[in-house]
Amino acid sequence: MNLSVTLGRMTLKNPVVLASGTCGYGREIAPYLDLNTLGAITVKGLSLFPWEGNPPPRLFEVRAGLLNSIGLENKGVERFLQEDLPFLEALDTRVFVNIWGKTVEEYVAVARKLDAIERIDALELNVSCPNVEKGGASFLLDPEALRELVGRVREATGKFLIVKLGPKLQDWEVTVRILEEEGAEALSVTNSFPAMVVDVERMDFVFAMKSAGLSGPAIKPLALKMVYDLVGMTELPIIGMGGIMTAEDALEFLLVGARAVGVGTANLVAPSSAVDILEGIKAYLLRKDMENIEDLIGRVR
Ligand code: RRO
Repeated sequence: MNLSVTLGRMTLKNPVVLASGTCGYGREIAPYLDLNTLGAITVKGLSLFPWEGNPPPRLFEVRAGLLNSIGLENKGVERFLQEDLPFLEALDTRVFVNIWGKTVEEYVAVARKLDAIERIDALELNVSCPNVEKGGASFLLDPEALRELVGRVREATGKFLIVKLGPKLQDWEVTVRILEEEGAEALSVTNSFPAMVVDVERMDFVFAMKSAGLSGPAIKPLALKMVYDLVGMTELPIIGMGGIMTAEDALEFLLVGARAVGVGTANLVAPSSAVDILEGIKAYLLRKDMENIEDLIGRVR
């Protein structure tokens, strides 16, 4: 059975990717699954300097999903390189590193530092964090700011460049053309959805920032529609994600044309979910008498 997929010049041994923010820097999730069985792991978003993130509570479960307000917490690129890179060096899977900055210059500086590290296969630009005022989804609301950001990061690195989009996209056609023109090589679709919870006893918002990012099964059909629409708009390969909990969920995204799938919230429910999802995809291919995963990508259009 051939499970390998290509995303432009990037080849993955299979289409199952761990989504950023749900698997730490790799070492945290490693005891619970064999990372080498997966297509790629995406490290939590790194910034130039360590960042504390938001006050608690940071997570809140709802009936069909999870809200988070982590607020971009991370140890910063230098500590990541010292403490976590050695572990990642020994892995036999693709390593994607999500990055963010408060300014274009900060994104560029992080990209430069990571560009020098051979082990890192791709950078994923986070332009869709729902939980900060600046440097997050604001790039999606301002096409010219997005153009400058992607163009400047493109100049700073020869790494495979992924851009992670979120639901706050304004004009999708305009955004996609900008990303193509500025040298993005793949899209991750989608980040979490801006959402809210009120604590009726306290008569206040659950989260300090009021709004938080909704992920999990609640957003799967929304994310699927975003992926379907974007596949129809661009030749850029798409890593589909949003509420993928089972192999069937993952297959839906592949069938509408995603070339890989991100497993995120499921990792927080059962950290070995991605392996189960991969096994389920294999079982489906066997049952359908298909030898090549390519034969199902984009079959439902
Ligand atoms: O850290 C977060 O609160 C966060 C980020 Br950067 C993101 O991109 N998506 C999300 O749901 N949470």
